[in-house]
Amino acid sequence: MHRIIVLALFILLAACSDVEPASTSSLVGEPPETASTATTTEASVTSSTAVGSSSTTTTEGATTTTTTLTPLTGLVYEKVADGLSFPVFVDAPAGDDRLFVATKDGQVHIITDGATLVEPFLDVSEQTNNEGEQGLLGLAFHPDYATNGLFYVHYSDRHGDTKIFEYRVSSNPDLADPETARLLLVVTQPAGNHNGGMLAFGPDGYLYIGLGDGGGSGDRYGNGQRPDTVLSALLRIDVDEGDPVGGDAYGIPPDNPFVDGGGAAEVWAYGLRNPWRFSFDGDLLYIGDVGQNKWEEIDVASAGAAGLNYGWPIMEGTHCFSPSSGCNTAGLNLPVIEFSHPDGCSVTGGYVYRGRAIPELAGRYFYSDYCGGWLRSFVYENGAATDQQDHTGEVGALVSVTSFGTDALGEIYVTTAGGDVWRLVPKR
Ligand SMILES: [Ca+2]
Repeated sequence: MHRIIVLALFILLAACSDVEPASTSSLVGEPPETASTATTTEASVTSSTAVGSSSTTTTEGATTTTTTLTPLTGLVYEKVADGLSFPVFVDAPAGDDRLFVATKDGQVHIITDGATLVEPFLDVSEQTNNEGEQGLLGLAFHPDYATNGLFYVHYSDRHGDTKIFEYRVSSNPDLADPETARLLLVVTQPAGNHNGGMLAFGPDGYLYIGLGDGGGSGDRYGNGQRPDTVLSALLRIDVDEGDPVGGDAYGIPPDNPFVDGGGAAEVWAYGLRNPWRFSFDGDLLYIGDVGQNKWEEIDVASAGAAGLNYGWPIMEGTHCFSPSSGCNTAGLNLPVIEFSHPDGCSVTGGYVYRGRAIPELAGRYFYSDYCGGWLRSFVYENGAATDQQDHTGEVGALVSVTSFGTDALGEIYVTTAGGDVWRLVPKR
């Protein structure tokens, strides 16, 4: 069993070395001693599921619910599903109370009312090369999914090349219509690893796509500092524009940094080694960029900052990589968090908590590591990661953390390669 896990680690993280077993780190800071107050204002009547007393006032159609919560004594993982085949992501469309779980073998499963539906929402396993770091890697719902039924997937095709497809839901809300597949983007992948994988809509309504450096190790294909390639980059495209007749499957936002030259029109940021997971929180962008074999990093930037260079392969984390000393760091956007191997082997970027169940965590970014299995967090303030905490003592270490995800209410979930989906819940 141990051997299987280690093999899986090696396959997923081919460029990483010195894999160590998961370790449990120190406990989080002291739990708050006083009761917290959560206030939510909605356009419609809001009910609260939080423990404690609540009072509701209504003014001109808006309802404000104030809930006095019992003090938070800790955090725990609550299992939501198990037995899935290498889940890699959790997401939900806005306003939807279902959970959608992407599995690396090419399926999207729906969890509703505490159960995983037997029939997958989408099955592209026949089109997907589910080997090593390849497979179905990302999923994003259109911000207007409730009305247009559109969603996007990022997978490795049978040749190992990256494909981004648009699909539409069928007349059955629990089934996608495979006939609606619309190919947006094909990217040739020179090696099997570092495919990126993340898809997410930004606050601007554009679709962002994370792509790695093409694989191998040490940026051997030289894509890191080349904004004229879509590899080693965060792409930004407009899925609502495009000219199907003219062959353009998507539009280019007019304020993309290289729209007038100097780089590929789709590129929003570059110098990323393998941005496996990234997320937006308000006007901030958080990226977990997987390191070579020494340093893992979390980057935070203004979501509106175009053309940022995240440094790979000049730097790995905050350290010179190529050259190994005396590198020129001018103009590079450096990480706010780094941790070394074997504290981890492959960072798993997460989310800022914006849910309702644990208002004490509002504004706190959670992340983990595939090998480390721990749960850590920080609050980004004045350009730095502040109030860093380690929650592993409370929630326990997980084995092979593949991803974080959120539901429509902003609650945070974690997936593991072994097939589990966990929700982060409060102890009060
Ligand atoms: Ca970097």
